[in-house]
Amino acid sequence: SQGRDDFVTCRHKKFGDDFKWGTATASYQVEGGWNEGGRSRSIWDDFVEIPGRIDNGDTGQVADDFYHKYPQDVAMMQKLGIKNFRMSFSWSRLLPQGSSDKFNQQGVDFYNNVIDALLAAGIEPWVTLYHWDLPKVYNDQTDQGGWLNRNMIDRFNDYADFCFKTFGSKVKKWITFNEPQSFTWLAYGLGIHAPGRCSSYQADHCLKDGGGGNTQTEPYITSHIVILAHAKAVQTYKQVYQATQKGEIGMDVASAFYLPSDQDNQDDIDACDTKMTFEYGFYVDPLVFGDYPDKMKNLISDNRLLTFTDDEKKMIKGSFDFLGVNHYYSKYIQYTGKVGRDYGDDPRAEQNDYNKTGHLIGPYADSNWLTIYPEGFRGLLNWIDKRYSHPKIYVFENGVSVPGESKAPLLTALKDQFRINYYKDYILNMEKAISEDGVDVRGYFAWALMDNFEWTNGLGVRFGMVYVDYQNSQTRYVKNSGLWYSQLIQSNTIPD
Ligand code: BGP
Repeated sequence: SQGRDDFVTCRHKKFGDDFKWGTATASYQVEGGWNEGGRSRSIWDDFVEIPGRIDNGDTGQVADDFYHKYPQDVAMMQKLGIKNFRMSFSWSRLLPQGSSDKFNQQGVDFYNNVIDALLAAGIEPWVTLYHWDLPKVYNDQTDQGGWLNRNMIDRFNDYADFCFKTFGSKVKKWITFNEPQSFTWLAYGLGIHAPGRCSSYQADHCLKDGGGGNTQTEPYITSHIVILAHAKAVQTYKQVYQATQKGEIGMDVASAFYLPSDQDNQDDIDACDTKMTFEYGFYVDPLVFGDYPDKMKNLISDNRLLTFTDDEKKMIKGSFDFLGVNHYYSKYIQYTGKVGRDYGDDPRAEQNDYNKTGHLIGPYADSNWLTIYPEGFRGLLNWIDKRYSHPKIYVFENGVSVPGESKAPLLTALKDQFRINYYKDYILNMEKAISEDGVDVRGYFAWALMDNFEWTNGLGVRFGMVYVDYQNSQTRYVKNSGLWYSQLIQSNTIPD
């Protein structure tokens, strides 16, 4: 039998000395300084100004004011012992016209200052090139704006090339895209993210001006273009920069984990795999195998799923050094046999928070989409490990909003035991995936370092390990979860 001592010894071995613990942020969500330093407008600057799009009319115009407060944030992370920081670049801060023909020196200086401050504090920057804030200038065509335009492949490559050239001597970890399915589906399918396109069947969600899109096709078109844009940028990095800069590059794809509504029903069991294939495999199969999953090719009707040419397949296949994953929640899946119409969904199954016997999968976070089921994290990591034959994985986001926290007084909000429990349980499951199942997870980033502008929920939902007082000059206060995480990082062991 395994005694407590064995367990502890074994625990100490679980996270290697080089395991990367970090926290994550994204430019539009934390920076603010939206009209300062030569930054041009992004699609989010437009979107948040449309009445009714964001809860409470919030915007990211100031957000956490990271644009001015980054020195204190870097110092705070250093004090907490955080050694890795995931941030994204604002494309329109660096290249206000979109293209690298005219770069903005003030934007370059800003990111150099942030990066230099991080490095001086012993913190490694992990940079996401695209976390949803496309320069407005690339969206301003009516029908072929934004990611619907194939020119975006070259435009993104131009921007990525500029970033590698300008920052690559200091930045060694690159993430091309954050959650491609989120920004294609939410923006071009449901119309609830910038630029807010969707078709009339969900008319009440759709924008009058930005609308008119086609929910049935546009998410597939934009996803296709994003995958090609990723692959081309990775090709540039590998051909031009990697040998001298010696960094790594990959994509970051989100996935929930799915459990059968009826665990004895083979159709439900199969539908779970299908669902993850549609979610994670949609973007990662092309990177690993050079093409979309067979299941998607077989199940999506009307040629809505586009095809890659042979040359494109060659470019896409192997276009990564690691696989990134963001994970928050799990759902039950019930096979229905009925063909649905939602992009990104198994067209023949439904997802639910309750299973067949009426059992709720787990408690809700403050965000109504986030149902907590820690074992699902282990399940997902194993699914990725198996499907892609033991790849190197980084978890780039995982975290939770605490019920009631956003309306609670400061001192209550700081006592976020609910969040500590979430992290403890999820990280324990990651630990089991590593030590018991042999999954090759190399690092973990908590979403988020601090409360921030959470897209459609605005400032009204809090995910941070650090509280931000929006009523009082964005003052920061470390929550108990931040102290707990600090202990974890410094001991490399999960604290009780
Ligand atoms: C992920 C995004 C993050 C962050 C997080 C929390 O999908 O990559 O940017 O926003 O979700 O979700 P939300 O902001 O919708 O509350």
